[in-house]
Amino acid sequence: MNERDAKKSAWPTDAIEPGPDNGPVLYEEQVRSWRENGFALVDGLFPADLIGRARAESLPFFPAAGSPESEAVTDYGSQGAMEFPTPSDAINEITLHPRLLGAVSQLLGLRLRDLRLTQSEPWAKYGHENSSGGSLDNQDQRMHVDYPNHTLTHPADWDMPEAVSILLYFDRVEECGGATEFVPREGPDDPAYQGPLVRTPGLAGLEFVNDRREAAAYLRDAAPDTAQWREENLYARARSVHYRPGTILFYRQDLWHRGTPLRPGARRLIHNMTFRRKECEWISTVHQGWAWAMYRSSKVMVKLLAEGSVEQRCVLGFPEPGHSYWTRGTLDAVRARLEPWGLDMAPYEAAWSGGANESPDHFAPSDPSGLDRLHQENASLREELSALRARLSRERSTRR
Ligand SMILES: O=C(O)CCC(=O)C(=O)O
Ligand SMILES: [Fe+2]
Repeated sequence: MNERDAKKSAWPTDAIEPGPDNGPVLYEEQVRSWRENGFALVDGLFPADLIGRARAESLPFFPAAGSPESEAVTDYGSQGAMEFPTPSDAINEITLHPRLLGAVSQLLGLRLRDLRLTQSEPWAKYGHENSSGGSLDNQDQRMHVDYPNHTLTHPADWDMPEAVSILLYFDRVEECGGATEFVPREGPDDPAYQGPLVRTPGLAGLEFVNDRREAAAYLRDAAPDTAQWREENLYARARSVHYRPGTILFYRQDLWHRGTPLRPGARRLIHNMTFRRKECEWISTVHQGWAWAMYRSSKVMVKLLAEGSVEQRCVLGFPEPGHSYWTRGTLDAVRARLEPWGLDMAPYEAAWSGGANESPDHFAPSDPSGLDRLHQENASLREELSALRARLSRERSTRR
């Protein structure tokens, strides 16, 4: 490694050792780095044997390194084969692992029950001599932010993060190359992070281009200021992830980053995951949704629900104990559907109010006096509006 590369490398720090209780997983400094600089690079969060199992169970779903099939792989993803819930038990276990959920809840400052999974998919990247995918090739990516194809809007203000993005590595950078690069945010005045973050291909009237060189050439022509800004503020400041099996890059949908070329002939397996705050419905679930897998003959999804904890179910969107969804009727119905697979309804029963709070429309706000107040406010606004209209039409008619 030459001096420049050594300076550019970002090295992971260890997570807190697992203890007997469900204590914190990340150190305060790691949480601070994610919140302020946009990333936390962490080792040792998962047991090594889980990482090994996940790798071994995933690789059969991807072409071998150097194979003719691998030559044709020039974009992100597993073509649906490894979308959550996946055929790999270890990948599913990683996705809902209490230590991972614990880390995400620390980063967002939320209860576990307020997290929602929106993406979980391992995929393989291959080192090619040439970028045969043309402008859409993902080998040598343009610097980008991930939000455009995850959210319908734009990430909220920096200090109100909505989601945690995750890259989990299974290989060694020394063997594969292809270190992810990213631009740490250096405080609130960092020019790279003055919003809106739209100076990138695919946004605000610009065509989508993935390949770094093609993107730069296109921008030099279509938006020369943007091209120069990106060189100075993004590429010049990039750091690269020094990864090994089990390394995790926690990042944000508003962090500038990019994938870089692998060694020709190499294959790198990586697991992308995203969790959002439960309120942020504008952040889409990237896959077809877990309910679609409920009929699978493997019973993978039914088992994940039945055998999971209350928190893990919440992360998949299953209503938490005490939620207004739960009535005598739904408690009995969900019991009939899922108890045969082992789902324990006790926490949902225990939190049930006995019907005391149930209204004919149980999705109505639970504070009926608040609802009454809203109706009254609406009525008086309507009155005011019609009085204004009447006055306006009187004034108009006297002016005529
Ligand atoms: O391959 C990598 O290292 C990063 C990939 C990435 O950022 C993406 O596909 O959005
Ligand atoms: Fe990305």
